[in-house]
Amino acid sequence: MPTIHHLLQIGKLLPSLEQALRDRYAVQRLIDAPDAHAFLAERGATFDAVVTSAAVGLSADQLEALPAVQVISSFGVGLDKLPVQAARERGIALGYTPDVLNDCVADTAFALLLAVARRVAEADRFVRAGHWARLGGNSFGLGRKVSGARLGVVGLGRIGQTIARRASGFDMPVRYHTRRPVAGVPWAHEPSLAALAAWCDFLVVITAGGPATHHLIGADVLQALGPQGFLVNVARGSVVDEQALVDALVLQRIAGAGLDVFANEPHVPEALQGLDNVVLLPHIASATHETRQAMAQRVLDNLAGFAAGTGLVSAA
Ligand code: NAP
Ligand code: 8YV
Repeated sequence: MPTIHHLLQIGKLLPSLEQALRDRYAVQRLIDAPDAHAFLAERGATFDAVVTSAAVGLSADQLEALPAVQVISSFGVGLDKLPVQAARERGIALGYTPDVLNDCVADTAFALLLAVARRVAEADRFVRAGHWARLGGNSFGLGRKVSGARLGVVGLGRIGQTIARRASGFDMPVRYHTRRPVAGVPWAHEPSLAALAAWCDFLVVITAGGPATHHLIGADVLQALGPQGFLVNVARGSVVDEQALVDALVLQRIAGAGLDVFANEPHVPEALQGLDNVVLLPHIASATHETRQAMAQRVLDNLAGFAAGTGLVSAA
């Protein structure tokens, strides 16, 4: 029966998850090693389990320095920073935390959509700066109505479907784009991403990251979205050509954007920070007490399932 003797933790995790891991396993944190490379070269062969996160990941080189690893448990659903192929080839069990974060990521997509359309963050800055008190009346101006507007969803997986369901409460017609149509859903599949962008008022991006979706949203898609259209990205920064987005926003080729993710996190292009028609979040779509706790529990359950020989609860 598989068991776990020595567990390597790659980056920082929730303090409560770190404690729970220490309670159950002999844990070594890679971030505590003065030289991670030298540490892996010297001690890598002693670890049979790895815990990491979607944000920090595990490089193929790091995995190569861990020849005895049998299981990887990742905090998060994104696989773009994980050595999925190498793990598969070595027969390593790879656990992640799908589904438990669908609600919060969908909620955040709508928070961004509403915030950018109704100019919520901008209006808050307006009040705090004293402009309302000084100018009075209707001095702030108008936003864009959300209820009844057309929603285009790029990626209709677990989270994309949750976002599409949220839209019914706003009476929004929904269409989506994926490589393959999804069976049994009530929304129309649009095989052309540019056609979806041209049709919708709000384009929400929630595909997987990685090479298959790199710069899927480029200048052509933004052009199709048009000067009345808004972009929301809760997927990965890599899915959007960030320079093309900056250009489209600066030149008002699109109306605005709500962004939780960026190409080079935690760095956000300065050009975006100066724009009022953009709402910027520090990659917090899943960041609630409830959801992060559920993700932590799934990390533990995946490890426990592996160690008990019953298998991972969520295997990638
Ligand atoms: P999922 O169920 O695997 O869904 C992924 C969707 O992306 C599928 O509908 C897939 O459809 C579509 N897709 C993949 N490649 C595509 C392409 N080239 N063109 C068009 N569509 C494509 O994943 P999920 O659980 O919904 O999560 C989606 C992603 O959200 C994660 O991978 C992660 O990167 C991101 N995420 C972000 C946060 C955050 O904090 N901002 C939190 C959680 C997740 P086809 O394969 O048919 O094309
Ligand atoms: C997390 C995420 O914020 O699950 C994912 O893929 O992007 C987010 O839920 C984070 O990356 C966890 O490490």
